[in-house]
Amino acid sequence: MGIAALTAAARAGDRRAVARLLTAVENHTEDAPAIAAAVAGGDAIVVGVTGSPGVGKSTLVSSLIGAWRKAGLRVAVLAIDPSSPFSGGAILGDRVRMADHALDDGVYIRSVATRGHLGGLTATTGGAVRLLEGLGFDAVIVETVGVGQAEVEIAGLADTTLLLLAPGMGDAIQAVKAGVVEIADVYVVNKADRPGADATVRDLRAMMSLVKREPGEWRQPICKTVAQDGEGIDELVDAIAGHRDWLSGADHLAAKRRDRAAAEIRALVDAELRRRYAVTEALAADVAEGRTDVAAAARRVLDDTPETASTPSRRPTYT
Ligand SMILES: Nc1nc2c(ncn2[C@@H]2O[C@H](COP(=O)(O)OP(=O)(O)OP(=O)(O)O)[C@@H](O)[C@H]2O)c(=O)[nH]1
Ligand SMILES: [Mg+2]
Repeated sequence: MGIAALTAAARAGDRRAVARLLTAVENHTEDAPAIAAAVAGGDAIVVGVTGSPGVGKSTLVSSLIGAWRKAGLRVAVLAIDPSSPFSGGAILGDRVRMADHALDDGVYIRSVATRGHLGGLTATTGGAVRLLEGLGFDAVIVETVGVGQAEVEIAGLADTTLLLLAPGMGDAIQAVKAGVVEIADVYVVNKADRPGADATVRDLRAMMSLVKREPGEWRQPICKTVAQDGEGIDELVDAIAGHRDWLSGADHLAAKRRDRAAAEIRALVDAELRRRYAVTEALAADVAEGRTDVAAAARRVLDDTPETASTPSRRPTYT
């Protein structure tokens, strides 16, 4: 099937066509530029959902899907699997949690393994998000478990980033320490049916009161939710829409998307440079054992004639 036929099928709701296009885009195949051009110009709400393992992300995503489906929106979800030992159960859990929507033609859910992909999460997921937008999805949700770098990267990919916290886990404090709070556009205190939810909201408010804001800057709302029975979801939907309006009104949306594209390009360039300018084990040993210094070694790497993109490096590499 050609690209035009595939995109037409995907727009008409054919999941296998969507999957094939996504695979091509994620792998940066030679069809990828033509696919990107064929679907250019989508306009979806792109929402990142992050937070500690088990805080309720997938359950909340499922509720969000429900709310947006009721409003007639087509919804796509990319569940990022960083393939790290910390998130072993994430994908299976996602399948169970979002099973309600498995048979709905207006919903597309995909797990994305980012390990081993050129350019990592940023370069893999950015194109996938644009593809889904271009195929006519009105909302694209990217769920990523808040471990390590992924949650910072996700904020770069989404228009609106939700940070989920749960009461009684010292989560708010942890998030402050990790600097994660700064990436969020909307805070969600999930599991509000558990004791301590109000204390977590208070912690967040106290923390926010310390941050100086310029007039016109976005003030992160704090939503309380019970994800599995849908409590607080309408307010969350409103908060997301509010942030979207703020972005569009102040013309931040286009800038944000350009920044995102720049980050994607940079990720791929970095990956390509690392591949071309391979650091050999022998050179690393020279530095480690004091036979030369780092700057001289770096110059030696850069002065080596770069190999062409199509010839894979055969030298042993040490990264
Ligand atoms: N009491 C309570 N339990 C919840 C709530 N939301 C989710 N849970 C439960 O918390 C557990 C974890 O939920 P998930 O949605 O899988 O959490 P997650 O953040 O996606 O987890 P990972 O993807 O593994 O990081 C499940 O047993 C849910 O049923 C809530 O609002 N209240
Ligand atoms: Mg999950």
